[in-house]
Amino acid sequence: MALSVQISLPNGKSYEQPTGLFVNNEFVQGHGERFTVIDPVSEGQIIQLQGASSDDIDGAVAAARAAFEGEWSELPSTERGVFLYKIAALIDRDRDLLAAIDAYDNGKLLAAAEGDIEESFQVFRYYAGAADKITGRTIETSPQKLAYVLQEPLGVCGQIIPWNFPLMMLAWKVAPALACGNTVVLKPAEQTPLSALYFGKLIIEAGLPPGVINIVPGLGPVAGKAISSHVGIDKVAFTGSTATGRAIMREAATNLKNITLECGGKSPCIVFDDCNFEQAVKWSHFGIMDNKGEVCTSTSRIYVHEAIYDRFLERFVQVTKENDKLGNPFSTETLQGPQVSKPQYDKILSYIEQGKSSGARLLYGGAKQSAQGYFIQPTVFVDTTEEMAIVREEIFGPVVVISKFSSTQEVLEKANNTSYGLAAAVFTEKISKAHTVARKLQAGMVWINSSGESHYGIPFGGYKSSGIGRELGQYALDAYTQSKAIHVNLSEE
Ligand code: TXE
Repeated sequence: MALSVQISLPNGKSYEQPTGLFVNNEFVQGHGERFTVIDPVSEGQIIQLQGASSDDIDGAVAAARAAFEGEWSELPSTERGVFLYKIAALIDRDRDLLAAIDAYDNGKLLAAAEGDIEESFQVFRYYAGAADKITGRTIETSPQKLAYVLQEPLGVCGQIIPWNFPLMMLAWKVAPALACGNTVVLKPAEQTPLSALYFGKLIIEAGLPPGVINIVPGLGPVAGKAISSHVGIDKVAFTGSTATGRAIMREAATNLKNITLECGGKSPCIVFDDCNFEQAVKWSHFGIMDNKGEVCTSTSRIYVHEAIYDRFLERFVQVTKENDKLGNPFSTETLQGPQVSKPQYDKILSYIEQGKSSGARLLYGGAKQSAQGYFIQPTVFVDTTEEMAIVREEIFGPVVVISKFSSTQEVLEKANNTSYGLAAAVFTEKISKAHTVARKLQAGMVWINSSGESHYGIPFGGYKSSGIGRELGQYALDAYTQSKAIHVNLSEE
């Protein structure tokens, strides 16, 4: 059975898409459930894939283990970095194709997908440079003792990623894991597995030793569960919902795996009356509507000071209207693509209905946009109260709730009154207020006078139920290594 198909992309180009599992640098047949990859614009099938079974995961783990114990661990760290540079160069070469694949698979704007691929390229380059700068330390205790700490790789890392930034989430996880000397078994999301499988071809071309990276598409409760519970896997890194993060933590308890979890959020955005008004409107709009609201750090709750509330609402709606151009992600006229899948689409529409019935005032949008495709109007609810489900729960779509506040104390209480703690934004021109509020917000990331920004050199991750550990920057090097303390007795006694 052929393990590749020709796919014609909406931009008129076609390419050869691998369809198997990528194990030991080969595409092999999966034995798990079949699943269909859907185009969210037409709701039609792109391809069907046969996912990884639990036995297939055993095979991938064995390949990753053999690679970890073999050639890969013997490589000088600089050489690991050279492999990462090669991967970066191949991403750079194929950036147009990779962006088109992700735009087709996910429904995100082509321009947004191009941004994701640029970030993926940068992430591989960043960690290529980091590979030979991972150092241990010596610790002074007494003249009779030499104590030093080695920073060693963890071993085989399971990585489970979501569908909102398909190749970029792979890059965030694979690049630091490899830089630190680990090997990888990665499961892409069942909604968007295409670019990850194509990435397998780049791995062969880059000449990595077999088994260093294995890519195993499949269903969460089958392939994902087999990874997170596998006793042959030393770490699991996950991005996705908090509910699945909890399940993964339980599954990972089998062998007390090291874990990194990057889960959901309901991030607040605080707009003070002494803000730069136009900047606040622009960024708070971007903070929720970017990538059709399918961003874990979306600032989906906006709190506006009462002195500028009415003016803010008027301008926010204007900007939302100007950006309400839904359509094909490949058209340069389009400013918002479809939601990724039918379940996401249904979930968002059901929250919109809940918002209407719970008494929130619908200021803009609130409906599906067309008969075909998972298009949802950008939607603005105002005058919401803290108990409403649309204020408390992650909607993960282009739906924002806006309410007013009168004092800093009040808005901080509201902002922090959530089980989540991923991100937060604050808009004010007053330096002392900006930094004081930033310190008091319970969030892993705070933006002052912007929203939704990230950079591969800056740690990314959440407080509270938004996750455990940090990705990106030097912090990811800690997440993919473990410390070994060596005690040397120098005394002759
Ligand atoms: O997520 P899941 P879903 C949030 C967002 C969204 C909701 C549901 O609110 O509406 O999650 O999306 C794998 N063991 N985010 O259902 O289930 C699954 O195959 C191991 C936020 O798509 O978390 C996929 O690869 N793995 C988010 C990955 O987990 C399992 C991005 C994510 O799927 C598994 C996506 C299991 N038992 C959704 N069950 C963010 N933080 O950016 C599923 N998976």
